[in-house]
Amino acid sequence: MTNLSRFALLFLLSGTSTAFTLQSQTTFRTNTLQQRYSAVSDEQETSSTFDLNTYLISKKETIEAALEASVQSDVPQTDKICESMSYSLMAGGKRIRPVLCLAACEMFGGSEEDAMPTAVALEMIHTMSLIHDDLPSMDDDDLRRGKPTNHVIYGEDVAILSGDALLSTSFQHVAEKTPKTIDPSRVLDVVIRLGKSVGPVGLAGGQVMDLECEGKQGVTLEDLTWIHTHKTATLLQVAVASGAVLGGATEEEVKSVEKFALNIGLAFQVADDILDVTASTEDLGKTAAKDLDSDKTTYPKLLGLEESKIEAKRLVDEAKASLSPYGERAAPLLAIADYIIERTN
Ligand code: GRG
Repeated sequence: MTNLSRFALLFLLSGTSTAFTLQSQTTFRTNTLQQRYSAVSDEQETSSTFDLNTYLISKKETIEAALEASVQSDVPQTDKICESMSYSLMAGGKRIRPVLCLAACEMFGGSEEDAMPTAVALEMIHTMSLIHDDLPSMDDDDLRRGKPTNHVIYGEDVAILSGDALLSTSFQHVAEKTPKTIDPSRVLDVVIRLGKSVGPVGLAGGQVMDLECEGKQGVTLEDLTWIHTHKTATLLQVAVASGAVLGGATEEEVKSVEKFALNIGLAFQVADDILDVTASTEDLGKTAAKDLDSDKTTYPKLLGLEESKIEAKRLVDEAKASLSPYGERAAPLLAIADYIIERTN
């Protein structure tokens, strides 16, 4: 697609020229978030004092260290596969899934250590899905997290195997590294949730439906919601639910946070589709306007750009309402919900 036709399509999608403004803000727009908080209800005003920027920086630091330690080659024979796994795992990324997991665990009184192995596993699974998503037989992309994709560096064969190894290591990591103080039935619950989130009613199922709909006419909002509930929202949902389980939440409490996570998961994808047409390749660290080029149905294509923004905000508001029973303890999750649609990459 030429730049001119991309521009024309953007114009049609947006309905207004303001949509062309490219955002160049820093990744965590704390000020904007805090201003938005002060405009909402008294109940949520407690969150206005919450410093998301500092929170995310500090969580990311411990997550990065745990990720770094999670893939190490002990013998020369494994150097190549471990290097390839590590290359994509440590290539950057917002670490949203691990942060959500730790925040949910802490909301229910658990500690960072309780949930860190699961947080690491979530990022391994997510990274596996990115490596596989970028393969020539899938989205065929050569840029991810601002770096050449795994198959560009290591070849398609090793990239596939690295994804597979990250996936299997993720389960091993949860089972082996979760502190023994956690009730084993809770660890088993997490393993089941993780397994389900990658299978036919998770990433793999969502991806297959996505591939089937590519270039197809008449894809509905219902189809799109099914795809992204499974392909994107499920992993955010399992991140929050697993954190809650490890933090000691009751079944009912887990259900309430799952509702929150499903809505922010869908909002995350709506935001992703919006960024695909409004942000630059440099800001995104992956090829911009990819959805237009691959003839995928997206929220902006179905709803228009402005309606998509409204839908993202509606989903986040609905998500936040599910956390009203938790008061101030929910401050990190509430702030992350806002960040999900405010983000610029
Ligand atoms: C191999 C069993 C198996 C499953 C994989 C390839 C695949 C099936 C699924 C694709 C899933 C996928 C890539 C969904 C897109 C989700 C999404 C919006 C990713 C971007 O996430 P960010 O913005 O990325 O959190 P960073 O880089 O910040 O981590």
